[in-house]
Amino acid sequence: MFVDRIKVFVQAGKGGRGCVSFRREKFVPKGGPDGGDGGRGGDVILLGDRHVDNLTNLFYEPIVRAKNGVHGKGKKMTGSAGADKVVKVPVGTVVYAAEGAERSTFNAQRSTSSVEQLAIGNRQSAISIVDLIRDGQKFVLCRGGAGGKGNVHFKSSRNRAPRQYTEGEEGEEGYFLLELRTIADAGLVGYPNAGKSTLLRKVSAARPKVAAYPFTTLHPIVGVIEFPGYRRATIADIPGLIEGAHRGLGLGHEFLRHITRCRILVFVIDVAGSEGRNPVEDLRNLRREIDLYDPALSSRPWLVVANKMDLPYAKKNLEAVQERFPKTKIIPTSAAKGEGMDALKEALAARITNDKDIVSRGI
Ligand SMILES: Nc1nc2c(ncn2[C@@H]2O[C@H](COP(=O)(O)OP(=O)(O)O)[C@@H](O)[C@H]2O)c(=O)[nH]1
Ligand SMILES: [Mg+2]
Repeated sequence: MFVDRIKVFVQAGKGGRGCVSFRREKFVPKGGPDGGDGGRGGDVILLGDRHVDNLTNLFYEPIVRAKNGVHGKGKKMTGSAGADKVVKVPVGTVVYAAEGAERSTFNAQRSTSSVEQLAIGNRQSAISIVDLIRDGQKFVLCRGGAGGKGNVHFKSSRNRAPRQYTEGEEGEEGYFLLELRTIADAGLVGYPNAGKSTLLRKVSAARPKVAAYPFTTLHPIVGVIEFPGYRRATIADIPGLIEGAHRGLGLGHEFLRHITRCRILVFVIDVAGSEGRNPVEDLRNLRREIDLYDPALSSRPWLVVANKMDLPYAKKNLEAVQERFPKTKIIPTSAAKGEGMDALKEALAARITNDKDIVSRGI
């Protein structure tokens, strides 16, 4: 399962109660107050971690709580602080306050990014609280409550035996929406020289740009495809796929990580089998590579671009590929000659409008 957007309930720990206690020692008949303070409640902390790919952990634990502080004790002993709860999230996670986040309103004031209107689920407006863009970046999402005061603090000249104390404060709590930043609607997947860069240049209206995604080490090149009716989609060429990628060879692992940030996978094969390649084998290996990395990734919507149709053997090979993958949408193209681009756009448009998630992003 691949989870890239999830709503969670988060609750920091409550502070421990202050203690009411009096000194009791031999030879000291009326000891003064010595009730200690409660410990502070634990914080809930988000930690950006480059080894985490998705939000699946939170799917299984949608309620996140830190520990409460321990109550104060006699002899002026402060209760121990409640343990913080550290939640590892992928680098490139954006956090929004969802409805019911009353107690976390001051989190929004601590916001590092500007207030954004975003259509989420039932199109409520949401405030982005933080964008975790660096490995190791920490953010306190909900602060634990302060510990209560023990009776030792309430002694005065008029009241030498105070029985007052205070309760610990409640920890902050609220509903939050965590979402992975996407790189593009569609990502190109293929061996070197299959024609990905050429294809991206031909199919996209704007000149493709190297996109500055702070959470990536590779540099995806993202083009914009314009559809009739002012609709648009983005398509990314992410360099770095090599065989053995799922085992983390070379840049392969990084590549696959980035591919998880694309909603549709577009497999580009050299259907002419230039340089001794076998298109059927290529497609099978690419699919296998994706599946070994994450089976949920291989169940993403996907289609195939059979490129280099202008070369000999392409037509024959295309039949073989279609035979081997009978249910798959295969679009024959010649990126070099700019042929088949409209068919590719249509296929992408159809898949993108079918995907409600993407529509809700205002595309
Ligand atoms: N004949 C032919 N050559 C192509 C086609 N598309 C790309 N090429 C050539 O294949 C080579 C690799 O293309 P490129 O786009 O750089 O592939 P990438 O490595 O997948 O990005 C270049 O020399 C392109 O000119 C095509 O449709 N037909
Ligand atoms: Mg290229």
